[in-house]
Amino acid sequence: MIQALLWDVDGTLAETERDGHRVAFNRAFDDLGLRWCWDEARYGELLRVTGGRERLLADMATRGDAPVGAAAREALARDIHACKNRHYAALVLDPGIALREGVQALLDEARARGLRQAIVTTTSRDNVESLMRSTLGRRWQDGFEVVVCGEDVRDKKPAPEAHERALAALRLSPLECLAIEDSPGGAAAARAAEVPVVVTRSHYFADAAVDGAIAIGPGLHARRGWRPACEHGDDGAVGLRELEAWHASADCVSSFD
Ligand code: XBP
Ligand code: MG
Repeated sequence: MIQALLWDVDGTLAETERDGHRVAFNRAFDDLGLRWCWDEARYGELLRVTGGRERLLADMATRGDAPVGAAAREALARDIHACKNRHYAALVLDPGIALREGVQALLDEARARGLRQAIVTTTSRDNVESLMRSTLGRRWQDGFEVVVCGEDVRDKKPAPEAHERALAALRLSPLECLAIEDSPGGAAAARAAEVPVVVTRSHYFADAAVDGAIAIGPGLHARRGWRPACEHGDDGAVGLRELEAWHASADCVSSFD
């Protein structure tokens, strides 16, 4: 039986990357007078690096016009990131970023059934707060017993630390939990912590190969297109019944591409 759901944020709860974080980074580049721009394709490549500051440093390593020297780069990455987070907070309000289809229904079902829920992300706390407050309201934390963010870990996903911290705070063993992630790195993080994971593919990881998920599909809104197929047919959304069935066969970990 699942005791707790461990929710990833970016890509899983909401499609935040292409029209949220990416646009905010580009606005910050403008504000700071940098003639840099991350188009959709480049941002997709950079998503291999988790963490906004880390992503900036990875991009700088490929540019001729980045500052020379680690300290100067880190200072610039910090400034861009702070500015970007302000733009992100504005963007989640206007034009707004909605929860992905099917997310609210599963949050509500889990709450009604008394499951414990946690946020397990390595995104910065301010960005988590902006998104959650705008989508779930001022008291969003009431729905989550534990909230692990980027500042709480030394090693971001795909390292297991964020999930391990959540397990420790919940005092649960990995097999009592189910992680919900959207990316190969997120799935790898959960698996490294030995937590069974289902993957709801997001925009940037629609075709990515994913190792170690117990199930993978296009989103929580639809049972059609999931592997393994849902026992009760393709009509309707993915609910706790489907998650419990996959979780019960969690030893059948598969690779999906
Ligand atoms: C999301 C990330 C984050 C966001 C940006 O990872 O990789 O870096 O893109 O957020 P996950 P910050 O979905 O695993 O949480 O700028 O706050 O890092
Ligand atoms: Mg994610």
